[in-house]
Amino acid sequence: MNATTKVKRRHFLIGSAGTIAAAAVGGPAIGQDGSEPLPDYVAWKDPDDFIVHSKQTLETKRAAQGSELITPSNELYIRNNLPAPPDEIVADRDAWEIEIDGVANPGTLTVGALKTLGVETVVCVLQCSGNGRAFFDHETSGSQWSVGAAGNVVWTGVPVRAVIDAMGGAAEGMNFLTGTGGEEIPEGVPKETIQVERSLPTEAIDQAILAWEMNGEPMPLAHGGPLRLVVPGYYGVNNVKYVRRLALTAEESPNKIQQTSYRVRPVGVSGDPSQPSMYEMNVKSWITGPLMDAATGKVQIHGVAMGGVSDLEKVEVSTDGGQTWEDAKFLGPNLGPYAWRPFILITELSEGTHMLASRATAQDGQSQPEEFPPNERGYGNNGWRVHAVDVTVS
Ligand SMILES: Nc1nc2c(c(=O)[nH]1)N[C@H]1C(S)=C(S)[C@@H](COP(=O)(O)O)O[C@H]1N2
Ligand SMILES: [Mo]
Repeated sequence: MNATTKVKRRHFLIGSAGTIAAAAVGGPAIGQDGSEPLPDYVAWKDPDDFIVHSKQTLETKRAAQGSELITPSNELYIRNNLPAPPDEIVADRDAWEIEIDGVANPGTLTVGALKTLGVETVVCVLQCSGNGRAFFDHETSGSQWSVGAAGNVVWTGVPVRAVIDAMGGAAEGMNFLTGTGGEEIPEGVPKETIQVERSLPTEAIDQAILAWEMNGEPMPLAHGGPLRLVVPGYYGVNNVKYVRRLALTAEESPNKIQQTSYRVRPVGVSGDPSQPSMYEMNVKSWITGPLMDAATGKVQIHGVAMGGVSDLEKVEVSTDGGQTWEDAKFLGPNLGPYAWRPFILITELSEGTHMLASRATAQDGQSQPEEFPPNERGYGNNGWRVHAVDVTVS
């Protein structure tokens, strides 16, 4: 696909390119700095914050992530496997129906009915499996995401456990939680080939919710409104948008997106169901910018870090390409094991070019490797070296 231009390390010049671009307010959806216009269905987002890979893949710029505790909705990346459904599906949100199956009493519930079963709020990272793909050396098909197919989001909805309980509990012999996306499948196209349907190990039920709210507002259609399956700690693809069926199933979905896509295997090997699927996320961090206090020459190196499915232990920052490391400080509150934490290190840099790297360690003992092994589709890259940035101080 579009793998011809490999994005290598981003280079920031302190005090100019490293500073965050001012946000545009109102006006047409065209970036001030000549960035591409946003497609209509996300025209409400801020064009200055995005790299438009295609109509269906929008990446948040690294500088825009800054040291934000929560990613504002108008900055959050977009990844659609299929065109987004029409606006009509959010016209009457509470009327949206979801079929619940694989339980003692299967049936259909409206969002309005779900709202009577319980409510919880969870903060978690939403991150595409291919975030960091652009940093692999081998040619990979798929969007060449660098760091911006990720955001930290507040979700509100009903725990999946409460829904299953309300339907009489799980039926016998069920091994997976299967969620089906609400996109219309064009006539004549076999649904297995394109329908977004993911099956997760049943442990995911412990933290999964059916969410109708994102960042304190009704779930935007572009992010899966009226209702989205949110599985904290799991890669983006498992967070099924416009979910219209949730089932406990004995087998994994027969669809391509489950059977052969999102499978980790060596370069050159095709996908098959025996390979690991992209479920739980790994520990990761990246620097989102140096900002300089010109008066003192001090530099604030900042970024974001996540533990995957565990609280963070620490984030270290190196200003010499990984020869020496110093502990960074977390900014703001810990919003739980599935959230990211902004971090900062204040230091002084001499004139010249410095390679700034960050390395996170989670409480479960996982730590970012210097290099993450290449794999055919370029999934799961959390190697600290390729995520580093070169900064020139002059
Ligand atoms: N129904 C549906 N759900 C979906 C997708 C999709 O195309 N359709 N894309 C998945 C993928 S691959 C990712 S990374 C995330 C992206 O979520 P976002 O567009 O809200 O950022 O949604 C996931 N859920
Ligand atoms: Mo994704």
